[in-house]
Amino acid sequence: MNIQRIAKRLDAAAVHAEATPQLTGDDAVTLEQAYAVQRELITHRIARGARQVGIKMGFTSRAKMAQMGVSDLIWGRLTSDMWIEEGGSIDLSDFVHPRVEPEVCFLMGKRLEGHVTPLEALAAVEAVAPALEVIDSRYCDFRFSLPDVVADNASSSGFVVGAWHRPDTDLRNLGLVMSFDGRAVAMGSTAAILGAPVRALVSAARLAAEQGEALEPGSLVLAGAATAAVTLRPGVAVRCEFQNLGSVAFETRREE
Ligand code: OOG
Ligand code: MG
Repeated sequence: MNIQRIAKRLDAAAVHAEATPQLTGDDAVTLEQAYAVQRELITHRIARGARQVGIKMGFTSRAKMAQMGVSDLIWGRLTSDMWIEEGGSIDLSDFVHPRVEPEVCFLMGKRLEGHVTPLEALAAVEAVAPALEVIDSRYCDFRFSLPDVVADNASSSGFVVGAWHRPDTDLRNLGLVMSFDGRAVAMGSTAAILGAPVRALVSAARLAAEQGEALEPGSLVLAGAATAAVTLRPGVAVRCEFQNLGSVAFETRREE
């Protein structure tokens, strides 16, 4: 097992949009080593000019745990090069096998680190927004173990953030409908995110602190998907409408 070598392999898979085998045999990692790979992986992006802009939570809903066959919370890093403009378009040839999922996004106003209460977490929030995450496992067939997906930066690949709302907006049970070209492809509620999305923020502070990181003022936290992820196709208008939060949208380009 070699952290640098695995990070290089996963980075190359993302850059060239080519699937790579799961981490087995000599490359098998523990969960702790997987977070070390993730940290190393991000240094390659930073070296290319990207900045870390926040973190994302994974497997905060049963729908996601069931879809991927894992049952522990994980987190990954969001970098500036993953940002997709609201209403913008993406080229699917930049991805291996991308999927999209509805999320909510927190903008931090104050620093949050380690064990915090939901009240403390809410008090550190500057604003909240509806969001979509584009996930793209770099592993063959979108299959992975828990350490595999952690090493691969929790499949994070792109994110779109909608309009910001007041930090005291009640996020506990907001209905949402995600659609492709106006046809519903997933529906649910923000209650699916650990019962209330603020719990994802509490978990983010705790899990990031285990790796020596804090949620910094000005950074983003994606709370995790409220529904299972849906496979993206070329030439589709993707939109998610949230009760009380408005909508967030982007499109995938047609194949040339
Ligand atoms: C891992 C990422 C999980 C979420 O919102 O639960 C995640 C994956 O499903 O590939 O982003
Ligand atoms: Mg997600």
